[in-house]
Amino acid sequence: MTDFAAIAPLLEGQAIELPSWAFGNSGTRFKVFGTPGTPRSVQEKITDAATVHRFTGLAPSVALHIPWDLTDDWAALRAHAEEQGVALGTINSNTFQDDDYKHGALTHTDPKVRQKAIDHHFECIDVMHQTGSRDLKIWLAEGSNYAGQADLRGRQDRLAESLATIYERIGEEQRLVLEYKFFEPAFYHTDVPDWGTSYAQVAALGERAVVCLDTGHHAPGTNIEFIVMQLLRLGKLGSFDFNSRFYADDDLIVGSADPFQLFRILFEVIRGGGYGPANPDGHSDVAFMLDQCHNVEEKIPGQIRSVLNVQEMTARALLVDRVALASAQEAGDVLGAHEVFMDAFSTDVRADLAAWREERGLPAHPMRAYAESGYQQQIESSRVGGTQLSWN
Ligand code: AOS
Ligand code: ZN
Ligand code: ZN
Repeated sequence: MTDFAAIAPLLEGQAIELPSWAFGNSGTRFKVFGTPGTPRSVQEKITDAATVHRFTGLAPSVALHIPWDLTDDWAALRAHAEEQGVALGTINSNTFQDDDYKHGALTHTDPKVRQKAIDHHFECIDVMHQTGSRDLKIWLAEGSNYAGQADLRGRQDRLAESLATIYERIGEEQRLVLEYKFFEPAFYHTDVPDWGTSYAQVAALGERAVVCLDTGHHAPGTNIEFIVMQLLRLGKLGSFDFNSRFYADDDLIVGSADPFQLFRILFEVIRGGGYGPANPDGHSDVAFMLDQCHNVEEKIPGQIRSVLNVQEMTARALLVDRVALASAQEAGDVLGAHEVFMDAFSTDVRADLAAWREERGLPAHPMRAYAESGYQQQIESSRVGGTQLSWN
């Protein structure tokens, strides 16, 4: 098997973008719990995100959500982020919290509503020019609840038209990233329910339109790594929203429910050239992001745990002896190939990763170092007054 020393340099430069909303309060439709120390402003969310980066070296950027993270001074917010050692990242649009969108936004039958939703995306693109963001990520809550309620074909056609109008506005260095999700909030049909629909829509737009794969957005039992392989093969995997799920779109800590699935996904990312640090030029267009909420656990440790989980499974996936694997596969050695794969998955890399971090001036054990740092106590005692932000 490949040894850790051989793959250690490939861990250099790994970047996982954090979602600003992970630092706000969140919950289910039953209850949103408040947590001491929760940010009361976008600035405080960014300060917390930068703390995750300081302890792990893995999270150099923060994704923002419009309008949740709106500010009237983007230059100041950008400067604040840079001062803290992070960059502003992906801009997420929002067409799911406005009464006008009850029956659709980009797919709505009323051209005025469609235009309003398109204008919102234009506003997001304007923001991206000020924040220096590359990606506009679009997740649509559009669909219907009852058979016959909507003209499925008409909605798909209007979606294509709206997306084309938005795409025309995307800058040369920017990308439109279309996320899919199999259900929720609509239950009978969703307008972008699967990778095939997202692929069909972005393929019609052009090169700078790509797919976002949220790991929680598939039916149970779906072979997600196959989708990863296919999108990479087609050159259309733009980004990941990483999280874990037991049942639906649970948004739990990535790698917690099924670390083996995360390993399998990361193996296909590496195999397909989607992992930048493993490429000859150190570059890949696949963005790693988290899309998570921490409802009952502490938020900053929740994010630290998450990026460490991604790093740990990346290391294990890099350990797969691909030469031995290919020869076992070609020889039709079913169990031999499986063993090569499982050997890497079963390797405990925690001590090696701790040493790797120390060599780079990072805490060997980021979770422990955070707990001992006093940061949590400091935000709990200083962030009094004001209104804690909720994920929405
Ligand atoms: C919704 O289910 C999607 O996962 C979105 O990516 C995301 O959670 C939402 O847009 C928050 O920004
Ligand atoms: Zn998502
Ligand atoms: Zn989701």
